[in-house]
Amino acid sequence: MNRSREAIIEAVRSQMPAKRWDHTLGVMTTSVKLAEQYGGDPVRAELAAILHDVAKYWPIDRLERVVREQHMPAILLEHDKQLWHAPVGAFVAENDFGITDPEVLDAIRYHTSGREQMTLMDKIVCLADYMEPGRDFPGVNNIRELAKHSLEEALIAGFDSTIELLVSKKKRIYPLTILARNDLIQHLG
Ligand code: DGI
Ligand code: FE
Ligand code: FE
Ligand code: FE
Repeated sequence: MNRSREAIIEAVRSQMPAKRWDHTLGVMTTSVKLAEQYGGDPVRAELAAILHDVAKYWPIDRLERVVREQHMPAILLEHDKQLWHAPVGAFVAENDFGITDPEVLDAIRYHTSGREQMTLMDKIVCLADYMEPGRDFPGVNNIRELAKHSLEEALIAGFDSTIELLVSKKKRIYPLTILARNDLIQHLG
């Protein structure tokens, strides 16, 4: 099944509260802008943005069931439940929405954690998720400023803010987030 952009938008919009749809609209417009700015594909980046939080409001037990049944990394279950909607979202995009584009599916899958060797599409969606106009957290304006000249520097600042928050709450940090940040720093020009 390959649904039209409008049909996908309507199906995603109807499964989330209005506030989360506003956030999704922000991630869509920001992803398009970042793609145009950094030489990405705005149409595919927007598709990933539309679907990135599709599983955000699933009950925890349903997310956990998909993680187990689809043989997703078991280590996910040892870390914050907030991480689970991303890989489950990629599964839903493929299984329920017929998305086959592997870069779109990966951008959804890794939009929360990041990963090593992030693709341009991964970076665009993950950064758009941090800096869309509706976001308001300490440091978000610095991320928006950095994004004017470097996708990577802005994304590092985003991961820094998440890692600092997790450290301050004495929470575990998912290894992919550390690997993503290390890799981005290593490849800074
Ligand atoms: O779904 P959103 O709220 O739009 O944003 P997101 O998908 O980036 O989810 C971010 C949440 O995940 C945020 O509250 C922090 C939490 N989280 C918990 N552990 C980790 C983590 N995020 C990352 N990147 N790494 C973690 O280890
Ligand atoms: Fe998310
Ligand atoms: Fe994120
Ligand atoms: Fe999001």
